[in-house]
Order: sequence, then structure tokens, then C-alpha cells
Amino acid sequence: MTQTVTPELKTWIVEQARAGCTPESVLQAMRRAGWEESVALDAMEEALQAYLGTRAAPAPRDAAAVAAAARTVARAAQGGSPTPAVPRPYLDLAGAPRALDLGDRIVTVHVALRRPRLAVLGNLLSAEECDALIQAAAPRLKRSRTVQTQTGGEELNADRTSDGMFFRRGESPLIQRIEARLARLVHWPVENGEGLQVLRYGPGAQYKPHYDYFDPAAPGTPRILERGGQRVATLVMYLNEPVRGGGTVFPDVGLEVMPQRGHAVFFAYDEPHPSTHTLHGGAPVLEGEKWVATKWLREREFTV
Ligand code: PD2
Ligand code: ZN
Repeated sequence: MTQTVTPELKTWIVEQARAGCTPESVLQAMRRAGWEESVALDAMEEALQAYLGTRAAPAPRDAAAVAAAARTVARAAQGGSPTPAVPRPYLDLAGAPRALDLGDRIVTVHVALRRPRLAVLGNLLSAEECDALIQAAAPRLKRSRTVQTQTGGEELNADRTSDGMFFRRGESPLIQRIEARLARLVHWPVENGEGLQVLRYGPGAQYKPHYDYFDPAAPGTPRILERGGQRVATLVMYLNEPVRGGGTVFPDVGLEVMPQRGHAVFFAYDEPHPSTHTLHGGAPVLEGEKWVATKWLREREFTV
């Protein structure tokens, strides 16, 4: 069946963006309403590119705008029961800024992508903060574990050969300062973040491509979601520079972000679905070692 993209549909898409819905949440609503993903994506690309120009993310939203958008989604849906568009972490890239002033630090914007919704940032952490995180984490490192999706427990995983540890949220003034900065950056409450994770990769260590969200179909996922819902975005911060290798790769779009101390890559996945193109991995470190700090953001308050 051929699906026709009418001018009315394009107008509706633009209205959603103007109301502050992210492209991913609009896509989700369209898919639920019966639009084929490729048709929906083409329509969105065309409508939003014409309207947004170079803007990499829609403008901030408030609760009223989101409610209005949800009502419009409901009206526009062709019979199905749409999911309301909901707020998500985002970077304020409206107007294509080169830098974001976070109050205590000016973060530079190096790359912004729409799909995956991703940005490469510089100057997020100072050299001193990177060193202090490494110093504090080093004595607490253990071979990394990943969440066992069958049961919701944890397991050693051959796909992830790094050593890691978690700081508790707010556990020291350094952690508090960094967490508050990240919350301002992505417009998302500190309480919705998991504790900061630090990973150390030695030569040969890697993290094979994966999604950071929890597989909705896995039997252990409901238990994991009890503590704050799905993961919705990730910030990987680079604490040092390996000599060679160790980039963060996004195979769907052929992107590799090379670790630079104090830089970060932010990516968001508004629904737990491969259409977000957020498949990513840590390429093997070829020489030297690599240290990163990861902040995962949940839908709701993450309870420890
Ligand atoms: O260290 C990385 O580059 C990396 C790659 C993929 C980190 C993560 N995932 C993560 O912490 O989720
Ligand atoms: Zn990851």
C-alpha cells in the first residue's frame, strides 16, 4: 500500500516540532498511527528541514506545550491509540550555537546529528576534573559487568572487557558539581540520572556495539525499569586520550568519535528502538589506555 504524504501531514509535523516534541517522539506517534517508518522519516525530514533549517534539535518545551502536542498527536492519529509525546533530555542547539554557556563552564559544540540525535561536545570537564575522577575511581575498579537482561541481575560479559566502577549520585563535591552541570546541559533532573560510571580500557579492551536502553522484550527488563524507567539518553565523557584506537563508534551512521580529554558525546533515544540509530560501541584500544565516565539518564527519578 502506498502512503501519501499530504501537505496537512507536513504541517502537523512542523506543529509538533514547534510545540517542542523531539523528532523521535513524532516518529513514534506516526508509527503507532500506522505510518511506515521510511515514509514517516522522509516526510519528517522534508517538513522539518524546510522549517528548521540548520537547527539540530527543537526548542525547549514546557508541560503545557507537551500537553497540547499530545492532544494534536491524538487528533492526527488515524485510528490507532497514539502515545503522547513526552519530554526528553536535550541540548539546546536551536540557532546552531558554537558553544553552550552552562554557568560554570562554556561547552563547545563540535558535531550535531539529527538521527541519531547526537552531539560531540568539548570542554565539558576540566583537565583537573578528569584527573580527579580517575584518581577517585582507580582504587575501586572491578572487571565491568553488564545488566543481565534475562533476569535483571548482572553478569561478566565477554563483549565488554573494560574495568569499571560506579560513583553514588552526589557522593562527593566533585561528583555533585559535575552532575549539576550535566543536568543543566541536558535539561534533565539530577535525580533522573544513574550514578556516574567510570570505565578503564587497557590495550585490546573494547565494548562491542550495543544499545544502552533495556530491551523491552527481555524478561528481566520490567524489574530493571522499576528503578526509574527506561534509559533515554547517554553522555560518554572522555577522561584521557589513548595513543591509538578506543573511539566510540556508531555503526549505523559510520561515525567514530575519538577520545579527547574533557570532551563528550551525548546521544538520546526517545524510545527503546533501533530506529533511533543509537547502536554504539567502544572500539578496541590499540595503544595506551582509555578512561571514560558515562552518565545514563532515566525517564524518572532513579532510586538507588
Ligand atoms: O567507552 C566508550 O566509548 C563506550 C562505548 C559504548 C561507552 C559506552 N558504550 C557506555 O558506557 O555505555
Ligand atoms: Zn553504551
